[in-house]
Amino acid sequence: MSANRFVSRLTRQTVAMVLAGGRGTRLRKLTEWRAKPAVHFGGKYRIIDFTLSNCLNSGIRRIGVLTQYKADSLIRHIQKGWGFLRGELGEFIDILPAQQRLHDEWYKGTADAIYQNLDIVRNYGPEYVLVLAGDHVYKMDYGAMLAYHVENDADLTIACIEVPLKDASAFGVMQVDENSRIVDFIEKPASPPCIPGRPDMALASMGIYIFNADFLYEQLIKDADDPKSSHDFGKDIIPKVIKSYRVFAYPFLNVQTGVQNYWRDVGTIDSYWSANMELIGVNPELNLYDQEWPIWTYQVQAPPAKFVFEDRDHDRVGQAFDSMVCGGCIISGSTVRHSILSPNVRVNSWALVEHSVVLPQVNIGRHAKVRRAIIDGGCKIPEGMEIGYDLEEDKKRFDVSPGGIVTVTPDMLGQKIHFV
Ligand code: ADQ
Ligand code: ADP
Repeated sequence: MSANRFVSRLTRQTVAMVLAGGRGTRLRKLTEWRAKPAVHFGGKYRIIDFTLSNCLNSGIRRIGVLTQYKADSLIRHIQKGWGFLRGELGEFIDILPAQQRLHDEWYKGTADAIYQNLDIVRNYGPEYVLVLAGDHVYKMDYGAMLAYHVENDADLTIACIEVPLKDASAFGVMQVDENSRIVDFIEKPASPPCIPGRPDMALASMGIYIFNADFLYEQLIKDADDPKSSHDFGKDIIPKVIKSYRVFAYPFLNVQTGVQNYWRDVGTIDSYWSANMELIGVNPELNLYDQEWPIWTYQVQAPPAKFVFEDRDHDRVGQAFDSMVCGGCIISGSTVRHSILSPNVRVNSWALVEHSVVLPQVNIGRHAKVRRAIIDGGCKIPEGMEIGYDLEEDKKRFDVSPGGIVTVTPDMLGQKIHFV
């Protein structure tokens, strides 16, 4: 069983390659100036921190991050926040931007991104390569998945979750036999197959792959020579290898309860907003206060959050309830309810912020009212402005999602883009 498979030996023999180059267009204005993995989440984190923390907490401390699209914010975050790995101990995070090592094109697809760094990966000398996406929010022990991979004598293992059939065409959808061996895999099918006997559910790939290293190299080289391939794991490599190789599905379940674990693709404005809002609840599924699985990030130096009571005027109590408020925030004579405030946010007198995600260094002017909104870093909301109260009006100047969430970025307010 896993315990005597020496999981720590397996994690030490593994290199994680984090795909962090995609654009994430469905996050619209939030990814106009930064890659999706660099988008702030949960107040003080960036989305990529979850994947990187999972690596660290699982004992995988050799990590490559493949970047491409608008990577500046992401690279700065990793450099500032993740430089604590010890080279002397063989630990590292290497940032691997598309650099035309093999041909003169950018990363064409996810498989090509790894293929273009093949010499680097080989040089790391791993036994297993864990391919991850930098744009999901979840906590996962990759060690358990590695043990499963080795126990099954697999060439490739793909982590999977059950999703409602109606949402399944956004994923790679698979079918498995009674031993969890994958017998069918279609990337983003128009009419996805259901789980046998469960017509409303489908088995979806989480985009997390463990490859035996030699097997991966062999497949990438074969794929690179195929002129018909789009060089993508989901579209090309996986469907090709399931017939002749041992490819298994790893269910992402809580081993004690058998219940599916928390995993979110915060890929749209609405899912991003609700995943943030969920964190505020009394018992959120994603527990950020779990000391056994800490989420690491770059911590800005900030003084404590401050709630200022102005006694000149009795109705000016600075208060936040049912909220998460990061360091450096000042809530002065104003009210914050059911919201997340990132570091260094100021909420000025008589302002009201409700059901909102406020990114760093925002200033909310006096008498402003903000509800069901995402306020991008550095915005200065003018005095008295109302956001989220009249969506027809908001549509003229801001971005309004299908679920009615208003995104406000500095340029929409005629202010300069703020790099935070
Ligand atoms: P998607 O997430 O839609 O589906 P994709 O857009 O290829 O697939 O992104 C996968 C990851 O690779 C993302 O983290 C993205 O940022 C990154 N990426 C994309 N293009 C890249 C490039 N050229 N260079 C570097 N990085 C790049 C995938 C799988 C599905 C699975 C879902 C789960 O293909 O089968 O169901 O993930 O979310
Ligand atoms: P408003 O009246 O709109 O709430 P002010 O600018 O008058 O905003 O600030 C209110 C309170 O916030 C101040 O009395 C002070 O306690 C606190 N404050 C404002 N700026 C700072 C700062 N830079 N450092 C510490 N506290 C501050």
